[in-house]
Amino acid sequence: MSDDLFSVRMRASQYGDHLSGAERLVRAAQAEAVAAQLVGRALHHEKGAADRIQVTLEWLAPGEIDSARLPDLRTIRVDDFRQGRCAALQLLKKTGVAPRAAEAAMTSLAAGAAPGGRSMRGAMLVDAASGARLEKDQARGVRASRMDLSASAECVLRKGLARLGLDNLHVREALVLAGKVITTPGIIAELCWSDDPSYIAGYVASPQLGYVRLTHLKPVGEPCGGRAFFVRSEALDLQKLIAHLEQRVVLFDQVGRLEGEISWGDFDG
Ligand code: WAQ
Ligand code: MG
Repeated sequence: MSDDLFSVRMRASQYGDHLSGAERLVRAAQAEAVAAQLVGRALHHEKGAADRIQVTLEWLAPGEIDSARLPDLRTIRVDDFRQGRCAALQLLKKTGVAPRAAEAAMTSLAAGAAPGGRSMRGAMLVDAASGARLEKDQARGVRASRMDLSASAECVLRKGLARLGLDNLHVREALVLAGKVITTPGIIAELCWSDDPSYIAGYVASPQLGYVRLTHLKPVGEPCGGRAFFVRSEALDLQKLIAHLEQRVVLFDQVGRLEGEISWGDFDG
């Protein structure tokens, strides 16, 4: 990859509450257009128009960029969000997250994990054994940052997802984000569903499982959602883990396997 890459990051809020955020890595020539695109997204969000939008463009030094392969993707069809959450708990258990930690994280996400039941700007960091929250600011959380698809991987991914009826921004961005999160040393799994009221699918991701979508993780219209990154509690260097999540530059230039939908009853791990 060339040496003229910028990190472009947007975050937007309304009345002080987090509304939307996005992360891109783009060539210098595209930086201006992409910044404008992200501002547009913040101004036309389904939760309302942003009244504060921050965009950061940062040139990345050559040699700072790691390339990687996206996780494999599959979809499990569940009847409703209750079954989806049950399935998510079982998947998390397979990854080594203690049931009480998975349940605690799920309860926080369902209630709105930021103070006052609001959406966090980033993710919770959850101790995979105890369920304790480790992020020091429960409104901000921690953000995975400085990751994107290469142009060729984006092209391949979009074609593959289109075949499955899944070529949308939620899926593409979440797959890239999860790809960075689950390759961060110390993180064993991620649980996510959107805070956008109309987007009800979510996922569990881990190095062994890959990116496992669940068709329902919340009821339609529900404004709460977010992310939990489950952290191995032994030998933990949180500063290092957070620095890796926020700073390491990862460009996904290879796409993983993309599988069709199966029902939860047919899932065998
Ligand atoms: N790092 C950490 N946490 C983040 C980040 C980030 N870069 N971006 C968003 N979050 C957190 C934050 O708390 C948001 O409020 C929450 O996640 C939800 O973000 O396969 O669209 O962008 O069908 O609303 C998942 C399923 C969609 C996709 C997730 O999340 C699929 C989604 P949203
Ligand atoms: Mg959102």
